[in-house]
Amino acid sequence: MKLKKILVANRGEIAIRVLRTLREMKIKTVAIFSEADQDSRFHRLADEAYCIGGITSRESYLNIDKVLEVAKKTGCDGIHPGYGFLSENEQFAKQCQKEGIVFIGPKPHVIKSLGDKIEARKIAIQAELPIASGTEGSIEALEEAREIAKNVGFPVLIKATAGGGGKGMKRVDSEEDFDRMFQTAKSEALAAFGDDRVYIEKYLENPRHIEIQILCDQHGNGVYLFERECSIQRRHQKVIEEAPSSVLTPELRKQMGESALRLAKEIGYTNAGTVEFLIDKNMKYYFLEVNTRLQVEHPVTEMITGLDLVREQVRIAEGEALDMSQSDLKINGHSIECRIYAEDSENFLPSIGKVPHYVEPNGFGIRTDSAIEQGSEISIYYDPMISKLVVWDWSRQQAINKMLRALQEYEISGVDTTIPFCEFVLEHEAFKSGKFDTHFVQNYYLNREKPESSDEKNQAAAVLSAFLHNIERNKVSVEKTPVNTNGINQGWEKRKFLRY
Ligand code: MV4
Repeated sequence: MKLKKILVANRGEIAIRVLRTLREMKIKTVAIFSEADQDSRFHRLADEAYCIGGITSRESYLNIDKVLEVAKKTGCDGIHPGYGFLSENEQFAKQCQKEGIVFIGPKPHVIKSLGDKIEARKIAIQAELPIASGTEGSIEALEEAREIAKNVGFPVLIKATAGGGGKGMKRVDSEEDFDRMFQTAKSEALAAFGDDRVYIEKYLENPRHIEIQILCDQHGNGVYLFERECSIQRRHQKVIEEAPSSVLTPELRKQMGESALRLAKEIGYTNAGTVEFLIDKNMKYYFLEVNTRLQVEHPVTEMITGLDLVREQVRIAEGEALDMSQSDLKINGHSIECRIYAEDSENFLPSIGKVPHYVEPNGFGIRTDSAIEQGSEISIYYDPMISKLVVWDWSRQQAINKMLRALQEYEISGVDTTIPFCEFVLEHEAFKSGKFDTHFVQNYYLNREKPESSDEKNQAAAVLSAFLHNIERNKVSVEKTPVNTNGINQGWEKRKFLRY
């Protein structure tokens, strides 16, 4: 059944990303927005837009009844949830179904099974995917848990069944610490998720985080769209992703892709999806979890395959069969994504405020998925991501050079950004050589040599160098107030003057 009108139940860059494809597919669109988003750009790109009130997410983008009320009133036959918010909410998918509205995602029971990390682990075992050794089911009794941890060998990780993405994880290094950590993990899981179930896994040292993108239709066809390397993270949040990974051999890529599809088949997965793995030093891979939504970093896969993942999601939801087979797919060139957050590059704390001056980089092979414009406000209410800067080029080296050029070209004033952090990573020998893992930020960034702060001379030099660095990069991030009067950007003039 062709969908005629789709409500986009999200905000920001991903709402824009989805609205664009729907417009290209000649499908009518409806946007919803909160009171905090009245001036946001995304809902101007929809055919119709409705303020559903509220400032917090709970009152707006997470409010199932309100979202469905707008969908029904406007005659929508489909809902695209984007990522975050209601995208992995079984109840929401169920209620859409009840109202006869197509939820663009997997079936409710699939969302539920894969959202439960123990059940996902069991499904992976059934489908014969390699997993880190540990418990099969959830573990209640302390003595039993301790025995398993001893058998597996320390260090181990205690993970929350209802967790995921690193939430509710505890590393235990020795038997003495185990009992205390086990209790802490359970009570923290209960407080965070209302579910105190936990499981145990052998802790893998220095792994790389690599995920496989899959597409599965409702006719039993599935393909894998290769991998994304996501090891550059801080506080379990990805900052730089790339495709393909510089460490996978064609054989390993095929094995992991086929593993991901076996898991999908086992549970009857439909929609785009991501199967996450860790890879250890010996190039052995271990299943981690499945994300049943479109992911933030999906553009790098689009760039190397030439496929529009949102279009594929819509076609699958309409009941169309995939119009490609695995042998049609090949990796073209290399793509890198940098997430540009409004935050302090030193401590990764949000840097909120108005953005009086904003110019995105441009040119061949550059894509910016963003939702802000000159004068936008980065608020405390939502994720402080400003944009996703994505580049494509034929080789990894050229893609890195292109990204560095694009980062240099970016002009953002009023807030601090992760641009300096991204530049640090892209210029680092470990990144350039491809020899890095999930501890990159800890090993190289947080432990990097900084000027002696007690030394006044050094401090002055650091301030001056930071200032000149900003000037050099055409940035006016030192300014917290508008620099633009009468259409003439004084910050720009000043920088030009100082440069010569
Ligand atoms: C692990 C692990 C080591 N061993 N599991 C973090 C996110 C969540 N999806 C699982 N995570 C990890 N699971 C075992 N058995 C290390 C991590 C981990 C990590 C994984 C990917 C990217 C960054 C990370 C940072 C710290 C820990």
